[in-house]
Formats: sequence, C-alpha cells, structure tokens
Amino acid sequence: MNVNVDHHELVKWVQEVEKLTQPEKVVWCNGSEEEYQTFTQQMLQSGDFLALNQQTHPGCYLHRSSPDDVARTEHLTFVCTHEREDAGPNNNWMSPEDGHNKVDALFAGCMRGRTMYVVPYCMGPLDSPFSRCGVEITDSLYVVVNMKIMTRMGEVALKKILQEKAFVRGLHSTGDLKIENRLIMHFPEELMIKSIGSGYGGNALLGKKCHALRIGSYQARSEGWLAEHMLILGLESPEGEKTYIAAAFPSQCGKTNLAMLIPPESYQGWKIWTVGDDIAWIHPGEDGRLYAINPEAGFFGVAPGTSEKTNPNAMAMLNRDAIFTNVGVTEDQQPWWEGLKSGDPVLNWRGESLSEAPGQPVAHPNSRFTVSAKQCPSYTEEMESPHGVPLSAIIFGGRRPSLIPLVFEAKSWAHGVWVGASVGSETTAAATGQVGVLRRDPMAMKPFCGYNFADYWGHWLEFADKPSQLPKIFHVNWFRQTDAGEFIWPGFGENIRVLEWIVARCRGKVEAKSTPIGYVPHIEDISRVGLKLSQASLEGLLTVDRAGWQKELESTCRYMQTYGDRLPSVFSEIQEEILADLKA
Ligand code: GTP
Ligand code: SPV
Ligand code: MN
Repeated sequence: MNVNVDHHELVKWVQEVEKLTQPEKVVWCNGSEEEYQTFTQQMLQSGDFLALNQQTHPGCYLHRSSPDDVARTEHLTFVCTHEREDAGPNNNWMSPEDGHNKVDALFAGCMRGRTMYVVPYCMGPLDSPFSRCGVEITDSLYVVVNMKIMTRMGEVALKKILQEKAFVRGLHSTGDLKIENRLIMHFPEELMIKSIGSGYGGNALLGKKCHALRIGSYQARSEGWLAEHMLILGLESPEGEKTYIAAAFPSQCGKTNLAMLIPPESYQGWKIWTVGDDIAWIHPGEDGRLYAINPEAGFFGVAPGTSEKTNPNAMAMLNRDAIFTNVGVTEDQQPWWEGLKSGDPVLNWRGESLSEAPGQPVAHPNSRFTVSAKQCPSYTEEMESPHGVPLSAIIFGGRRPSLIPLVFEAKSWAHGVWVGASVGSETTAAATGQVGVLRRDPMAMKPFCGYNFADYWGHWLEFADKPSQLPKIFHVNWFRQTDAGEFIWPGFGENIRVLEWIVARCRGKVEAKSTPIGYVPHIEDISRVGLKLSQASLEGLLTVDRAGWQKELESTCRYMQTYGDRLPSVFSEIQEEILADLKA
C-alpha cells in the first residue's frame, strides 16, 4: 500500500500481533474490486467458497461453516472492564488483565502457516462526523470478503484512520474453530476487541456487533449519542411526505424484512426506503431532533423465510454478487432455503445429500446472505448522508406469541424508555442455545450492550433533559399466534398498516385510546382494506388483557430489580402508575 504509515501506532500494533500470532505473511487489504476478485478466486481454490450457478447467480458463492460455528455464542462473549459493575448483570465479565491473558494464550502462534490480513474499515459514510474507524486483523478470507461488503473497507478507511488517529483495534483468528477454544472479548476502556475460535458473522466480522454495538454503545454513552440494534427506514406517503423510523427488534425478529417492506396493492403510492437493516447510530441534532446513520454498507441477512412473497426486495438483490452462508443447494447449484417456495434442494447446508439427513433442515435456521446495500431496490442515497435522517418514531418489538398487542404508543419519552427496557422476546437461532424461550431483551440489546443496562437506560432517559423534539416511542408485535400455533397477523408487507398509524400519530392526524400500558389504536384506524383478517381477530390483537399484563409487569419488575441501585428511579414510578391503572 502506498500510504506512509511507518511510524504510526497502527504499524506498531500490527507488528505486536505478528509477533504474538506468528503468521507466515502479512497482507494489507486495499479494498479494491480486483483484490475482492483475487480473494474469491483463492477461496474457490481452497474450498472456502463453492461457486453457485453463475448463469442464474453471477458472482454468488456458498460458504459452509464448521457445523458448530453457525451462530453467535453469547456464553463465550465477554465485556472486560476494570469494575465488574460497569459491565453489569447483562454481560459476562472478566477483568481486562484476565481477559487479555486468557485470550492471548489462545492467540499465541495461532496464525502459523497462515496469512494475516490487515483490514482497515470505516463504520458510517466516509465523510460523516459520526463515523468511526477500526482495523480488523484476521486470518480468515471469509471475514475479509464479508467486511468488504459490510463496511467501507481498505485504503479509504486507512486514510481516515491516519488523519483521525483514533481507531478501534480488532484482532480475530478462526483458531481451531473448537467451541472450547472460542472467546469473544471486548475491552471498551481500550477500544479493543479480541475474538478467536469462530468464523461466524457476529463473532468474527468485528465491525458489526463487536464494534458498532458493544464498543459503540460504550463510546456513545460518554459522547452523548446512542448505538442501537435498529433498522432505519423512510416511509413515503402518496402525498410525498417522508417520515423516518428506527426500529429495534431482537435478532431474527424482522428488522431486515421491515426495512425493505413492499406495501400491498391497497397501499398504492406508498413507498419504503431502506436506510439500514440492523444498526443505527443516533445523534441529537442542533434542531433538537434525533438523527440516525447506518454504520454499515451491506446486509448480513437471515435466509430462511425470505421469498418473493415475504421480501421481494431481498430476492431482487440476491441474484448477483452475494455470499451465502450455510444454505442448501439445488441440483443446478442455486441457493435454497426453507420458505423459498421454488426449486428442489439436493444438498443441505452441511453438503450432505438430503437422503443422508432425513427430517433435518436443508438450510441452517441461521443461514445468511451477505450483500451490498446498493443492490437493494429500496436503497436510498440517504444512506450516504453524513448527518443521517431525522427520526419521527422509534419502535421496539419482540417475538411474543400472546398478550402483547399489535401496536401501542408510549405516553412519554420516559415511559417509552421503560417500554424499551421491558421488551421480552422468544430466543431464535441467531445465537446458540434453546430456541423459543421467552427472555428479557431490552431494546433488543441484551447481547450487544457494552456496559451496565441500568446505566444505559439512564443514558436514554437523559435525552429528555435537553430542549428537544424527541421521536415518539412505540411497541409492536407481529408474532401473536392462535392456539394452533399459526401467526394471526399476516405480517411482512401488511405491516405497513401499523406504520401508517404510527406516522399518523407522529403527525397528530389520528386519535388513540388511552389504556394502562399506553395508547392503542381505535380499531377503525388500522386499515383492513384488502386484508384477510376478521374484525374480531384485529380486535383481539388490539385488546389489553389486564390480568395478563399484571403478570407481565411482575416479571418485568423482577428482571429490572436485578439491576439494583443503579436502576433509574423513574422506572419504579412508571411501574407503580401502570400497575395502579391496571388494577383500577
Ligand atoms: P437479524 O439479522 O438476526 O438481526 O434479524 P432481523 O431482525 O433482521 O430479522 P429478519 O427480518 O431477517 O426476520 C427473521 C425471520 O422472521 C425471517 O424468517 C422472517 O421471514 C421472519 N419475519 C420477518 N418479519 C415477519 C413478520 O412480519 N411476520 C412473521 N410471521 N415473520 C416475520
Ligand atoms: C444478529 O444476530 O442480530 C445478526 C447477525 O444481525 S450477527 O451478525 O451474527 O450478529
Ligand atoms: Mn441483528
């Protein structure tokens, strides 16, 4: 590379890592198209990539992970702060000293015979004052090519790093891929990440969850902004009015789908623009509004369930230049997953013929695609806007088969923060462990908040202290089920019916019913035109079950009490008020 970095601390760090890990050679990545092509060719030769059908899917490749390395491993993910309390009950903790010692022992000599890649990257538009850079050192080409799609990577980022001096250091190695030798360590006080033993997305693409959320949230707190697990969308009405919304749902709970929603026929003239599908960095603007940028440049999306019917925008971006991880393939080498609704698979995600593995899923339930955001038909140039887009609404949500209504609105910012903090959701295949178990996942950040949740809620509450035009806060639930286990609400494109109500509330165009848990739509304000859902079913989805909510509140309170003295005092006032209303 032609940049003079000889005496820079980056070079010193790279040399230290080289000494520790002992690679055969070191390659600085420049992020060019040619480099990407060279790396994919190398991966095809090594077997890391399998070519998919280049007629139907030009530039598309399949990567098969090691079978027990297909999801985030939360029990092996640590936040290492000097004070245990700073990491909070929401994180696994080790002291920085223990953390470094444990993980460095695994890194010692781990790159012998391998190439070490130095990957400078920028999270956020290159010219944005809100963007932050990092450097990931890795021995995985799969990581390098994914980082190329997911971030602004290479020379452009290096230039910014040399100007700004500050950057997040991320050291990664696949190690031996054994789960017993896996650790994902964060040192927020040093702006450092060390991850070994996994090649999977959130464990290995360090710009994403490790930097943009865990380290990012820690930095955001001290600098007065928010790093959130949120999609960002722009909803354009037939009159051409644009409203920007950010929404936090836990992993595999519908962010990508909502971010690129295509409205049904009865919503002619409505259009959704995708600004981001997973992470939002949110800053207060001079006008008192909150502005959001998407720090990423691509999508690392869930494959199963993606189809022409559920997410046609995703389908349109996946027929070229995409990486597929752990999906099945058809006889003619096209990617295949459950819910695709076309094609016949012959091999499953492990590469076994289907007869060898009867009754098992073809694609792994957490199989993924990686693709540049620019390939999405609902892509908007606003994704490059250095100042971001102004938010009118923030939505929280989770996967709740019962009780939680389709939508409700918080009564104030503080109540909204409490609603976010009280989110519960059923676990999914995005992380290892049991699927379908209800757990508390405040702001969809349980696995991603880099510091004590109580301090984090306090930080959220502080935004109300400044002169501001804060977004309204809502809660949605697309996942209510019948006793037979079928989803009641049709979801996907039909979710625009709920967004329409949310926008009308933000613009003061519609009344709502006040209930103990918040404002709920009058049934006639959720359009049923063109919808196959009975009035009674919709009523059921909008009803507040007082007895059920009392139990829910008890469970929320028990959870929040585990944060002890650090819990914002306004939370108990809010809880008491809701409880009194529920009992009235
Ligand atoms: P991460 O990338 O893990 O953070 O996930 P995500 O929040 O972006 O979730 P995504 O949009 O990929 O959806 C996850 C799964 O939920 C997919 O299988 C979707 O098909 C399904 N899903 C998304 N939206 C809806 C919905 O409105 N209703 C129903 N029933 N399922 C949905
Ligand atoms: C998630 O699990 O929330 C994801 C995928 O978006 S990962 O990059 O693995 O975190
Ligand atoms: Mn996610």
